[in-house]
Amino acid sequence: MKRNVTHQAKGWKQEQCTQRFNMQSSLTRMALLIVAATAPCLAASPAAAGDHCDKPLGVDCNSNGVADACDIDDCESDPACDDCNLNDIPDGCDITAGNSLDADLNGVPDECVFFDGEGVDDDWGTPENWDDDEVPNGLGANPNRHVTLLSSTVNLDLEVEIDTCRIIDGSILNVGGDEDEDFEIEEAGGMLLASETFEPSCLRVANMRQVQVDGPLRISGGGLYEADPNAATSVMATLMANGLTVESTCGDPLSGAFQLSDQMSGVIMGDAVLDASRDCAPPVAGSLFRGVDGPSASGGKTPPIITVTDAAQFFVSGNLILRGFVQLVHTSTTPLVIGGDFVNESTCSNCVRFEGPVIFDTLASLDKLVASGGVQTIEVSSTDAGPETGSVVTNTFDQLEVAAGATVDFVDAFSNTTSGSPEAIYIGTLTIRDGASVTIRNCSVYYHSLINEGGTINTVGNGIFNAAGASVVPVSSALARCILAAGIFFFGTVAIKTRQSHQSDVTH
Ligand SMILES: [Ca+2]
Ligand SMILES: [Ca+2]
Ligand SMILES: [Ca+2]
Ligand SMILES: [Ca+2]
Repeated sequence: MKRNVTHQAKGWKQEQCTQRFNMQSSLTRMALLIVAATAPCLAASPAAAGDHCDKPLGVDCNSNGVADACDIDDCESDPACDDCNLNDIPDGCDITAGNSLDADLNGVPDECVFFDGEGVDDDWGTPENWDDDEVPNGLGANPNRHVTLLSSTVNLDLEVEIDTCRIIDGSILNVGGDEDEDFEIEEAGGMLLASETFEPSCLRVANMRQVQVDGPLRISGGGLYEADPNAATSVMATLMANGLTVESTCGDPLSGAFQLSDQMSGVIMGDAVLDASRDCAPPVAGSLFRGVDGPSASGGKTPPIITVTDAAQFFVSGNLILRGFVQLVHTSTTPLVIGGDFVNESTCSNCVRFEGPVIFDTLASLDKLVASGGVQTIEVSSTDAGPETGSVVTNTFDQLEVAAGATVDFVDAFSNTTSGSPEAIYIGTLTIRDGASVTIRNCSVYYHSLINEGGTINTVGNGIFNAAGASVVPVSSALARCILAAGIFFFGTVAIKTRQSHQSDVTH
């Protein structure tokens, strides 16, 4: 579905990178390197590998012997295999089955609209910019629509509600300005950011703006969520979604990136997944920052990444799931709150590090964990080098807190290292609040400081719970109290902000 390519800002990426590097002076070297690793502007390799969709056949609505998910993934310039309404069904099947109307017989479901950039500006609210010359906005006179931005730069200049949104092929949606320009996606298909080219597809937010996705936000290969690099002030934008997937996908030259900086908030009322497990171009072993200078014959692309820096808030009501060669860094001073499990199936031992405070809080899961008895698990992922051995072992968590009343099990359910031996986790300061319960199951937990305010600690099987060379601190510090208060405040804020997602009454 290649449409007119107009209004493309060719120069933005270099500018973005220049600003980004200037902004990083307060961050650690690791964070700087990771940001550099994701800087898409330096990508310069001429061609991507071909697609190799390998999903099992499953549903095959068009009886072509190819999984419909692969039809969609590998679709090029054919509306029949496109999925403009993000329902995971090839649009040709939608029309054949009567799920979608095609009154104009162009093979495209009539509920889908495309930005064609034929207006005098790049604004969402300019009718001539849309292929039907009507502004898609359920808040206005026109019905909700499934919107696609293709190789376009679009400025949101009014408050908008639509059904689903795709930002693909190097498009940029700027949610900025001074007005109340909030953006809401209302249907279960959610939002997709992806690019099969070396031009990333960006959702960029500026101060006080809110993006709400009543469905999943999928940041596939080449997708990028970030603060507006041209914002004059610290960005306080909020993104809420019912789920988040950041991935690298086969054949795409760039990986997905989700970047919370400044005072941004990312509130995920479901699972947050960072996934490289299905990428067909595995990284070169041991070369964490192999993508710094972009894709190359020897290096390949950067891993998919989540960064939470400055004072940004990241809240995950469900599980935080990492798969394959992925990178996650949390250097924010604001606690990361996780309501579910930490499912760490990362195969890069140095790629996952939480330098800022992290709170495991069963209450943050809302009702998700009730069925499983309210137990949160934390995967241990480091080679067990024993307690302090003289050389400093990198902490996975510098500041880990088990919230009051929470139940947390440390487990070794996945072999993150290649040794095959039982694995360990290293923690800087471990804080266990009153009434919390911690169990170490057949793995090792080493801490440098322990603050136990009245929780219980048990070991099961070969579980080891040991100081890694530092003293046990029995009384909580004022700082720890502060962190807890911040977490409770944030959770309360989230609870207030959360509202029932509502179904659109648009018929197809
Ligand atoms: Ca098929
Ligand atoms: Ca479809
Ligand atoms: Ca049509
Ligand atoms: Ca493990």
